Amino acid sequence: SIEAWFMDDSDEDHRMPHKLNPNEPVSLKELENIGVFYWKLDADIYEADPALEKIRKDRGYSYSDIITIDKDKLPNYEDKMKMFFEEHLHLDDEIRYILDGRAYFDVRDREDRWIRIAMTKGDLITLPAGIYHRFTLTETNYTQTMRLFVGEPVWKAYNRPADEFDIRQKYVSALQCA
Ligand code: KMT
Ligand code: NI
Repeated sequence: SIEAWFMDDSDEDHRMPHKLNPNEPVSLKELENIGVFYWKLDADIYEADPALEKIRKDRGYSYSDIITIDKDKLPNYEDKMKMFFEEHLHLDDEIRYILDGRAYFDVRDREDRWIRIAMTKGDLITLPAGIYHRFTLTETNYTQTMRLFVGEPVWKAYNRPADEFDIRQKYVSALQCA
């Protein structure tokens, strides 16, 4: 299953886990409650995986690409890492499948606390449009991740505050009903 926890508020290297002491884990159920969904797949067979194909077909994830995040391989590495870690939202769902390495996705809960989601090989996650979130590598400094999208991808990120967007309003009201 997936591992997630509430973060401490120390300013130390954000690639470290930042667990509270004692740890306060967050369950999959709690993540679903804020619109975050998760699948475990076999990343070794991603090129011909019927389980992945089914998710893509059911949910209309027609687009995919693969991003390798590695200091020596990704152009403008430092700038991108900085951008990814700025708290932001998108107008569409963010769908990521870890093919190799590790990553953290941090999401805000309804009380505006940071939840850190530890993603490892085989983890596929969807963050709902309008949720505030950010991304970082872990101390292992490497991931290869598939990015999925419904139709033509739109990567534009709106840094917080972005409360004026309809999609943000929609997300916040969906939370009130959930
Ligand atoms: C985002 O918008 O947060 C990202 O695309 C994160 C990096 S994808 C491995
Ligand atoms: Ni994002």
